[in-house]
Amino acid sequence: MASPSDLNTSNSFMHQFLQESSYPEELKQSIISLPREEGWLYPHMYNYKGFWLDSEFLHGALRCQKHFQAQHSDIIVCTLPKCGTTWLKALVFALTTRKQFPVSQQTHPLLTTSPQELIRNMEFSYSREISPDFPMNGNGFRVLSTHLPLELLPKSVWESKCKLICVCRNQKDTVVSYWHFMNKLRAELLGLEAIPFPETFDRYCRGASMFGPFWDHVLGYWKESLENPGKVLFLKYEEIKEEPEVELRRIAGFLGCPFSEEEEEGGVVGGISRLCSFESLSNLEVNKTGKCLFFGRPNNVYFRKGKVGDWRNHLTDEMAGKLDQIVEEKFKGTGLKF
Ligand code: PAP
Repeated sequence: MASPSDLNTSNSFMHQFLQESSYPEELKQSIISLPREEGWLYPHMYNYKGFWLDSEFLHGALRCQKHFQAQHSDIIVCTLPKCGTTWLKALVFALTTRKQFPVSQQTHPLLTTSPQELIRNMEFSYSREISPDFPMNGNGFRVLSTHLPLELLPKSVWESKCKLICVCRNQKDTVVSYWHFMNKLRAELLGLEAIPFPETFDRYCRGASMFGPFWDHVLGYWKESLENPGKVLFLKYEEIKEEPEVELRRIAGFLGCPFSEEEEEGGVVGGISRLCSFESLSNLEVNKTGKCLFFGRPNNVYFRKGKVGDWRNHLTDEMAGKLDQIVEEKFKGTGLKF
């Protein structure tokens, strides 16, 4: 995403945003006065309507809210960063294109292209272009992705029959994954030193992480999935790990493309699960050494360990207890647990 010169011009993104004549003056002014925190890749993150975004994503989010036109057949993968975005993108891509690209095919697109490239992030696309092109896949519909919380989704998402699939992950593994990812990007793209884990952890506990607070982001989609189960499917990373084929059938059913008997017998479900597994994707040359042109980052930043429970290598008992307590309190009475 950012090069050293981008970092220096982070303010120019904001400048560009402030120059957008289509935004009302009060909005431009209110951005300037938004609460802010130090960022990981950009000097600042801004608190916009309760959620933290850096200037680039904020710019894209506002454009996306204003210009994105959802279509009835759209599928949108909605995630908080580091909760399983890459995996869910791969699964949804393989699932929805399985007639066009049988998973057993040696030329399957996932073997040569990163899932991040195949399914594009909406707000990042809008940060780069005022009207980005989101191509249809071979079946005549679009699969998109977003890190935006439910509250910041464009209005047209609610006016259309498009479907939202969300994946969430235990807060302790998420913060660890987030810390590794941000520091890797800081080092590789910007040559900046690592932010120590305790500092990242403190900010996470205060809710000040990209697209956070964790709990508000997750609860938005969780509650909507209960109230509107035909619109929002809520998945957990740990449950996909546990029973990938069960969760794949859930996704297929939700999207209205359940596996036929013939597909079940032909092992298609297992084929998709294996193709999209961490072991399979992370060992592909494209994901080891390739670059994601869309984000301008090495593909390998999206593959680290892919494990449940790696937090034990980073969090003290005290830290784990603190974060669990915060999240439990926020989730109280909602039925959501990790
Ligand atoms: P994003 O939200 O920035 O796009 P995302 O894909 O959610 O990133 O996060 C990457 C995490 O998912 C990494 O977790 P870790 O740091 O704990 O290892 C990455 O390893 C994991 N991941 C990527 N692909 C898969 C996969 N196919 N199966 C399971 N986990 C995966």
